Amino acid sequence: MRQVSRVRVDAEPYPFEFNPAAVALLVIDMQRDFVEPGGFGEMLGNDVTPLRRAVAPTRRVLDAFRARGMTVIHTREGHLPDLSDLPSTKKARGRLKTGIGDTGPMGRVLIRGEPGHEIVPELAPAPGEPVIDKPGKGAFYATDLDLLLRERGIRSLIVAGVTTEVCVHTTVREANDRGFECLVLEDCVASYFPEFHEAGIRMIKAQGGIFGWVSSSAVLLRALADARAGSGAGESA
Ligand code: TIU
Repeated sequence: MRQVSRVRVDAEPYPFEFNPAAVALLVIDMQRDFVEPGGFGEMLGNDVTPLRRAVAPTRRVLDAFRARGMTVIHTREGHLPDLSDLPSTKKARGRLKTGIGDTGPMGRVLIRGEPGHEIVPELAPAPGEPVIDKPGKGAFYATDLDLLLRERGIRSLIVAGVTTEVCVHTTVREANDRGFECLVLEDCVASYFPEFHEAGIRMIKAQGGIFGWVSSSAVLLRALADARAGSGAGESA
């Protein structure tokens, strides 16, 4: 039987509590286009190496969710091959030599179906895990994410992915306004800019948790293990 008792995670600005049957792990845009050299992130002028640090801890959380049969949802930023969902302003932004839709080392940049658009192999979606394709930075804009979460009775989101101040922040702000409670795992999100990561994390938990809560993968994993240990001898593993 699935455990139903609430899980309490030490977090800032105060403990984050969730029902394991009403929580989803939301892994945002862990795509080769952002994390690997030769993709969109690098085309924007970034050194992509700081993003790799989020992969291993996110994998540990992913494994824990999967082992417990808890909901996992992935997102990908990208556009249709005919660019019909790409605002001309987004295409023009940055005056890039190789921009969205152009051919780069990992295929057409930020285009669905291309190698660069895929999620990195370590975090590849398992069969049955929803993958939300989104044309913008936020995972709610022009997607079915809100419907999907409400249909599944999800009330809380545990957030991993990239980048802290862009797609993670936009999505957490959108989720918060829609009434979802978000816990951002500091070591499972990353930015090309350490100072933006730092400020982005502080902004989420400031002012009493104005957008949500912040904790770490290790603290969450411990809380999940403790909840299982304390769920009673009658519980099957
Ligand atoms: N997924 C995401 O964050 N998209 C970006 O374009 N991020 C940047 O930091 N550029």
